[in-house]
Amino acid sequence: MKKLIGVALVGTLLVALSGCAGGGEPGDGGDSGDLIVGFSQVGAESGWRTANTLSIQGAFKDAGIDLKFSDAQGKQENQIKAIRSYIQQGVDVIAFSPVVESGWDEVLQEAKDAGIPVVLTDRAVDSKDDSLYESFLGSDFVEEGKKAGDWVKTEFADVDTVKVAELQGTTGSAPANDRASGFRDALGSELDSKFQIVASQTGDFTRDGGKQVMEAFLKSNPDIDLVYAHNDDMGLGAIEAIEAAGLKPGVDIKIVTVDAVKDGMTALSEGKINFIVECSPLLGPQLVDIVNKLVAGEKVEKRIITEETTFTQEQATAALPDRQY
Ligand code: GYE
Repeated sequence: MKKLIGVALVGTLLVALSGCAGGGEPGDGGDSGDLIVGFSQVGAESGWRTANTLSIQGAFKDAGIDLKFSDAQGKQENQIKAIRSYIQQGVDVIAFSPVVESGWDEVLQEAKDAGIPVVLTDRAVDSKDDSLYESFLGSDFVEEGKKAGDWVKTEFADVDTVKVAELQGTTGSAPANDRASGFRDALGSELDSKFQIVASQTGDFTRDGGKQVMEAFLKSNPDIDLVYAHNDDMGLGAIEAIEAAGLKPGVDIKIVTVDAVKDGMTALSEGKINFIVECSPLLGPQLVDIVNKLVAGEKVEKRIITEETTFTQEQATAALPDRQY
């Protein structure tokens, strides 16, 4: 086994030295066994992320493709280091989920210069030059924010004013930016008048972050009607803070979240969360597909949007037994 890996590495190095690194010649991707893909993951901040990592690792294993996986622990500099190391190793394809949107042009240019195709998974970059990557596979986060906002409008249709607290995702990340703007778009002309966002802060997509920020919100704004959490984990943290304050989550304070991981769906079916917008982490099989097409020299779509739904309490209860993540 070790010997085989050694041979593969030497092979890759030779390819790299001969100036053909990255994808090799079109048509040499028939044997997936020779492929090496480098993947840089954001971290392990949420249930969504764990499911995403398992999906990617599982799909590459099933496809017999060697996956080099690194966890950036939420730091962009670690992702840049990992990408540079994949370039040096001359992997066939680089894929990564960018922790934040900006600051990628230089390293993406380095990959392009080395002839290594890059695939963005899950999160976008704000690079003006979209030739710096081949494809972006993931959800439409603006749409997710809109779905949350649409639900809020219906749920509070008969109420005069609604005080909203927002738990934002990681500052500067695509899902935090887009879920915030999509939500506000949906509230439209009623934003600031009927729907007042009285508190908004990042909880960094973690349960602990959601709990701590919600504790502070409750102290400064005791009359919050609704929590909009950019992911389930922060919503689950908020539930703990609300219960600790002697209030009933889902009743005294309504909660809408994004993701629909098992723990979130359980809280929804128990009535502690009121509505969840789904965001699928199961990107592995589609990523394998893109990689295979790239190395075979086939065209890939520049943008591949994941299909998603929404869940009410009843729908969550019905979906839970078969939920994969
Ligand atoms: O919603 C959140 C995770 O980028 C879509 O990141 C992903 C988000 C997901 O930490 O739970």
